Amino acid sequence: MTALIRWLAVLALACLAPAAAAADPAALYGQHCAACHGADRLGAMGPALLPESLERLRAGELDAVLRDGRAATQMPPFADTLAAAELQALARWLRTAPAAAPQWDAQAIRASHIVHHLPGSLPARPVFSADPQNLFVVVEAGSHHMTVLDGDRLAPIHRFATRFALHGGPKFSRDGRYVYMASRDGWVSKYDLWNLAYVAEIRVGVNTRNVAVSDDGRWVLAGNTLPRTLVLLHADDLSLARVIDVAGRSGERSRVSAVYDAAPRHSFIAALKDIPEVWEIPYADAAGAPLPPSALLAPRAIVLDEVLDDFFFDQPYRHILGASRQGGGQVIDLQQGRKVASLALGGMPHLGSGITWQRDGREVMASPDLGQGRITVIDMQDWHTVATVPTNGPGFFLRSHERTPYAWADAMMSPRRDTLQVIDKQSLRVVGSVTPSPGRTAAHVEFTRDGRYALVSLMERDGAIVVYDAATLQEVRRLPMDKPIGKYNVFNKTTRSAGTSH
Ligand code: DHE
Repeated sequence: MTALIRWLAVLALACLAPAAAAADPAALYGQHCAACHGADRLGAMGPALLPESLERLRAGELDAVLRDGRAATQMPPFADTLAAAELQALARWLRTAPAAAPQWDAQAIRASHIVHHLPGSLPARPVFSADPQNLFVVVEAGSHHMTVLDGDRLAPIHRFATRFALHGGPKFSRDGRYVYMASRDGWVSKYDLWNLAYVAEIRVGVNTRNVAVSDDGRWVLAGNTLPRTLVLLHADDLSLARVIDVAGRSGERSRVSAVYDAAPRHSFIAALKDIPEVWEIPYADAAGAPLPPSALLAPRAIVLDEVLDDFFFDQPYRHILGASRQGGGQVIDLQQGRKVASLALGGMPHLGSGITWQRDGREVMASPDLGQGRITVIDMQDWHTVATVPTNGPGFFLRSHERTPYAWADAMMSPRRDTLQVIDKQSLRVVGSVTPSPGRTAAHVEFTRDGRYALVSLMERDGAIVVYDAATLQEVRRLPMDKPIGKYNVFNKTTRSAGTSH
């Protein structure tokens, strides 16, 4: 019996040996992946393949892409080229950080700069008849495209390819002509919506969180997680102005959580992910007179008790309302440079997910919770919790508009991911719901500039933007799209509507 077991063990090892010996993932990468994804894994024609870049792929998703390829892209299937054990070893290796931390310095940033059209060289009027203030841009994540929608006709007017995996809110210039987008791989692109053409592009990092555009239209600030930097660009052609290392008082480096433009304060705000500090970077003085670029190099650090993971602002940008990974929230007074109150937020919202409105003559803020199915409503005068509204399940976004009585919440992290609930902003009761397509994920709402229609993303490969009458909750139109994620209305964003993110 013992001899038989020993013989079976030898046989099993013999069967495994060839695949295991062949599975040298670094060599496989060099042979099959490096040409498209870069020898250093920082990306080339294909996206970067580093743990940070792959974080958002669910377990098994990376294996499936390696095995089956990606439809409608250059990524081929490797199921017939590599053995199952090789594919597994490669996937494991890709999720492991390289021995040397990836570098992306000023020289690399400058070398990546592409100018498609020199500033001022394109006509200063739209090439279409649609109201340029009521355009939407829709990020289609399925095949990495952006669609420009006419918000009056509720119809697409243009569709163009973007960099791989755009994420976060694209930002508009104040006149709505330009849209600035950031991809997770660090590409920042400037697109002229009036001429439907790219203006410039630059790669600011290996892994980027988001961008902010200064209200005076001079600067773009990008926040990176890899490397630990903020990158300041000239907004006209996206050329590099400065790289700012993100390090706390003890010299400890930090990833950036997100950057925003605090327009009334003429400053950028950057929240750090690994150290309890928020930075304010002024670009103009109190009267709005531009500061010289050198002034932007000296951020004002506000030291906190806890790291600020997710946050948004009150309308005057006096306060930051933030939440941390540990749970709980805080109010930071930017004028005083310190925490002034705690917030009874039970969990973590997603960045830019909350909204504000007037209720009984008082301003309230409301925010969803990624962990629990509820919306927390907080009074912004004394920061007490006004109500907790139970929802179908944890969701990402809450959205409204000044001219609608309702706020719309998704439950995309729950079994009810197909349904958005509609909450009356005065009674704080759920008064209706919409299910664009049973069993399929629906989330993220943006309104037309007049607040009459609500556009919902059916976030599937054969998905759609589903347009609802915001008063009757009846579907009025369905525009097929390839996994539409966020959509952004020029007017609502540039006028800083209290019902959406800025
Ligand atoms: Fe987002 C905005 C971070 C996962 C869809 N998300 C942002 C922003 C940041 C961020 C920093 C920028 C805010 C801005 O510029 O106003 N997102 C993160 C994460 O850390 C998280 C949890 C994990 C990660 O993958 O990075 C995450 N986000 C997601 C998703 O899984 C979503 C649903 C789908 C996807 O394709 O990534 C998603 N995030 C969005 C959307 C916005 C966004 C639609 C813009 C919201 C807006 O209306 O402004």
